[in-house]
Amino acid sequence: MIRKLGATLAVVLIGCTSAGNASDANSATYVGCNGDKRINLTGIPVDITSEDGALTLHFTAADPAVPLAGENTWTFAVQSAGGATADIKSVSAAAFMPDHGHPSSVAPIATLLPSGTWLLSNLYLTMAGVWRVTLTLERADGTKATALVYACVAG
Ligand SMILES: [Cu+2]
Repeated sequence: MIRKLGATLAVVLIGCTSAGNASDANSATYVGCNGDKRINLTGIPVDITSEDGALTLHFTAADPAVPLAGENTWTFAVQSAGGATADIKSVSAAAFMPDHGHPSSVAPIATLLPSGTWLLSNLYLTMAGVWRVTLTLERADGTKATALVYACVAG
């Protein structure tokens, strides 16, 4: 446990001193986001396709605009093939750091806005590195689709 904590602190320190310089990745536990091929939340607006290929999540807003450590809020519309708004009755979300093997300590909340878009709030990306936000979308007919959003929180 102490050993793990030490490694975590090292990651944070390295992240602070080498931000923007991926070549300084001189620790096995360092996780840099620059150029990470998994990142698909590359800017706003951006489209992310569900794993089954049937839905497109059109991200229209993010606060802050570039993911930062702390609370983030994202807005997205869910479209089916052809661009029509998909009939989604619920969205659940979970945030996880795949390279560190831990979730966020807080559960994100997805809310359907009157405009028909979804607001993902309470999204706490608690440290620098790659985050995977799994969105599970339940259609009106009860079937589900999953979308994986990979975001980089700069250190
Ligand atoms: Cu972490």
